[in-house]
Amino acid sequence: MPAASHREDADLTTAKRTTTSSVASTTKSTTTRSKSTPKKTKGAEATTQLDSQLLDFYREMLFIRRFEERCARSYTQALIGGYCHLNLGEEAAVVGLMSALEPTDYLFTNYREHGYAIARNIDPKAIMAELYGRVDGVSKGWGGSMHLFDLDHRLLGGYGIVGGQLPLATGAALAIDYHRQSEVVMCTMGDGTTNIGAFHESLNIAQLWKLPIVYVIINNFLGMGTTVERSSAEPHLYKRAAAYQMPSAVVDGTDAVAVLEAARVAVASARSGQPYLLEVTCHRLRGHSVVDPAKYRSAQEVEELTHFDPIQLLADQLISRQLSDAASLEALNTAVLARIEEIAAFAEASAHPDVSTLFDYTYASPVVNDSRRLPGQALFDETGAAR
Ligand SMILES: Cc1ncc(C[n+]2csc(CCOP(=O)(O)OP(=O)(O)O)c2C)c(N)n1
Ligand SMILES: [Mg+2]
Repeated sequence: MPAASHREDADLTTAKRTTTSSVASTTKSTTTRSKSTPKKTKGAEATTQLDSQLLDFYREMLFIRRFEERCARSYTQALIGGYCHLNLGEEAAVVGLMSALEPTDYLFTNYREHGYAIARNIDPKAIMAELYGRVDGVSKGWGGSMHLFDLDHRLLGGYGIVGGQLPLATGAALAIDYHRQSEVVMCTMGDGTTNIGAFHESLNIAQLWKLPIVYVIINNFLGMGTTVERSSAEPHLYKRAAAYQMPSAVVDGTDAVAVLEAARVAVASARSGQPYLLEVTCHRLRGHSVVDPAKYRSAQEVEELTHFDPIQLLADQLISRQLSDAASLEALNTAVLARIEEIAAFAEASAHPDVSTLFDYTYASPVVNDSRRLPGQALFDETGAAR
């Protein structure tokens, strides 16, 4: 699949930057460094690498932001159906995490996954076409917003059931371990997922069997509309790893470089056979899904969110470090918007899948007595047998 054009000049997966990050760690990790661990650089060289990394991150985050805003518009125009959850406010977390993975590593996410698919370098046209439910989509139009899947890029799904991805991701890590391979699984989830039984079962077995997996909690402080304090007896979620003697850390998810640093430590740990829990704190700038009016937030809370907008924070940093200026950032924004319109036009022009293909991708191999009933068909045929 072709690389997304907004990334043609930016290879984030090979970025080598070291910086001081705001990471708090609970348990000391007994890890050896992997081949993807950053090389130490000093002085001017390090500064140049940071500069170019910041610009690359900004481009990628801005692209995700404008993509998501276009999704919101398309949803209200009924061009996107089903549920639709956006990564608005979580862009720095997304790009920092994805930059720590090798292309051969695996990713499982929840339903809030468009940005991850983009940062995984999946063609954004195929992502948008999937959201529009069209044949050119990554899941051939049958998955939609919550079920992006791309084996080539090792994105093994968006999952709509809260916590549903955890046992699957843990199983994938077991398979890697069983076959003595070197890949790592990253499994992201929301803060609300940490009270699901599968969270505890998965962390327990991963630590017992030393599986190559990084569990990432994207703590946006809300599970739909319920705050972490109201729902979790231990609101410092990274501390939960202590129950399984698993190393863990928390990092500021509005800072992409800090996230990358923390994620590199986590991924190196997993690659050496020590699973890891990373909590990434950030703020969801809009409602839970596109149609959520978010009435559980006061006007003051909404106003304060602007202080946690990672794109604004990074723009300020680029300007204060004289790496860019307002005019250049505006020109970039215009170019990104034009590209997003092309992507949306591509998705709209793509055909709807034929209804006869409805069951084609349900199971990898045929299942006995599996119903193949198309919408509108009777439950039973004329002989009384189930369809
Ligand atoms: C098992 C299950 N229970 C409830 C729901 C309904 N539901 C969808 S999203 C959500 C909140 C999850 O919050 P969090 O894990 O923090 O993720 P976020 O939406 O903040 O990314 C709930 C309860 C569901 N999809 N699956
Ligand atoms: Mg949440």
